[in-house]
Amino acid sequence: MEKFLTVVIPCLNEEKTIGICIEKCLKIFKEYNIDGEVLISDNGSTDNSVSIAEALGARVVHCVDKGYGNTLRCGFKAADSKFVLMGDADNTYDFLEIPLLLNKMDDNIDMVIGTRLKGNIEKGAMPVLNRFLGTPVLTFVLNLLYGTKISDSQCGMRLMRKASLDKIEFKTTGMEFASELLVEFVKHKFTITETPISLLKGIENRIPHLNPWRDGMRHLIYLIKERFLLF
Ligand SMILES: Nc1nc2c(ncn2[C@@H]2O[C@H](COP(=O)(O)OP(=O)(O)OP(=O)(O)O)[C@@H](O)[C@H]2O)c(=O)[nH]1
Ligand SMILES: [Mg+2]
Repeated sequence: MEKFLTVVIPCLNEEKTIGICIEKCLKIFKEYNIDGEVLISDNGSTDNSVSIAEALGARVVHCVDKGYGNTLRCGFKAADSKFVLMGDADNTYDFLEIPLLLNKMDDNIDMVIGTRLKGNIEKGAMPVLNRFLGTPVLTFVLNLLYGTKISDSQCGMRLMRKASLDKIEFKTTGMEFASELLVEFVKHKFTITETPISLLKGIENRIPHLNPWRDGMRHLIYLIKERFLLF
């Protein structure tokens, strides 16, 4: 029988934090009596991420194609549940807040996306450039071009109906997948709502995978190109 919830966590060398993320999910499954599974979509980690995940009882799928988008797409495909929740492996999204997203989900909703900008951002958790330029600009452009009304398009913690995901044919492979996912929901006339969530600081001295200018531009180019292909 299909499960209720699969938490899909994309992972590339996150041995310091992957364990905390999985433990938080399991705690919530237990506390709220959720028939859930943690699914790690690993993108070729060379550290101990995979063994840590397996030791904690998470299911691991290995995604050979590089990139954040490819990794999530592998995870979505492997999920077998009514709902899929995505969130990063760097302990910046707080999986203890899964119930906040579940509470907002109902029969009329296809995606609940978190909003860090209306929630609580731990000091130092989001670089100033992302917070006051990158995220607001990309969110503004998405809302303008696609008629959405969300406040944090770059938020990577999202709860979605698996049946909706299955109807989408994704094309992007990198960080711009975060935008494509929203655009595809709009194109399919799926409903999106949001809920405030926290952003944690994660760990000190982590080398970010994100390259703000390059990835920001990839989002922007995707959003504009796709809009003019569409209508
Ligand atoms: N950036 C990136 N992340 C990947 C990739 N494959 C898997 N991931 C995972 O995707 C998640 C998001 O990556 P992050 O580097 O945290 O990206 P971000 O949150 O946008 O930016 P920072 O936290 O500021 O680096 C993490 O859990 C990564 O381990 C990849 O090829 N690139
Ligand atoms: Mg991160």
